[in-house]
Amino acid sequence: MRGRARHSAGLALARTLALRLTRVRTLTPGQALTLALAWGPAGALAAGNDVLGTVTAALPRCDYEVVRTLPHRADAFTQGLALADGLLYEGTGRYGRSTLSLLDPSSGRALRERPLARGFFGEGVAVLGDRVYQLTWREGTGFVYDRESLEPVGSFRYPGEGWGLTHDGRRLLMSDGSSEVRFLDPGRLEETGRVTVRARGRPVAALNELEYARGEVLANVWQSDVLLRVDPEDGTVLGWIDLAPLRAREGRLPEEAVPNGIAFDPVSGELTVTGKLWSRLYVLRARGPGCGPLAR
Ligand SMILES: [Ca+2]
Repeated sequence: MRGRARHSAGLALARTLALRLTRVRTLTPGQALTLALAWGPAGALAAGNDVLGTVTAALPRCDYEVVRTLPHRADAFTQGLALADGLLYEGTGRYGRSTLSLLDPSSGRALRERPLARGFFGEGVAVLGDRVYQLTWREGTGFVYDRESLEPVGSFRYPGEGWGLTHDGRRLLMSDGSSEVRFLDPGRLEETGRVTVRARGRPVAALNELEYARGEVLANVWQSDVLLRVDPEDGTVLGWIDLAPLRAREGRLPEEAVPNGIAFDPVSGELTVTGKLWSRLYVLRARGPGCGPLAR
């Protein structure tokens, strides 16, 4: 009896959350309810999927210190962040308001900004060679820009949704909201393989913004404050970073304002992170044995 009561209370909570999710991300009610049942409110773990509990309980946590903060446009619905030669590239989402921007890393100010056409919801960005690549959420279309001018130079198609994007120097790596990371050839822009991200053998769903750093892939998990450290060769989750203290520093935020921007500077070893609608970018230095090569 008690079990059943708890179950229906959980279901009611999930339904409430599902209604909110349909507003936030224009999911169908069915999709939203599935996600809500899986993740629960604001990263809390709900019935049916406690894999993040396994991550945080069983795998090493990577600690960090905040080296400095930069202002971040509090109306930027951040979907992707990348750093190349000391410049930050940010992709933002929402229909009619999506952009690709080049930011001055000392001030956080936009040096250049390019809006996307109204029917495109901007997602992850990666900078490779002299090109910037940007995914879109449900439009099946990626855009290619000149890295300096941000002028569009091409586009490509892919099946399914587009969420996070990064590169390892020779391949683009993309997420699609599932537990899979796809590899794309940056020239032909076609898929060359994929890997399922698993913690202790169990898939971790809702992988979002990605960042390649010293042989590992960092991945935000949507609707949580967990940043995973992943081995991109076999998808094994190696450890995690807790971004909850940074979200707490942002004060009161709307529900959708989850962490969603990660950029690694291979020269300084610093990690710049932010979230949707956050007022700051946080520049971090990883510390301790739980960080693997990130703390080198
Ligand atoms: Ca990134």
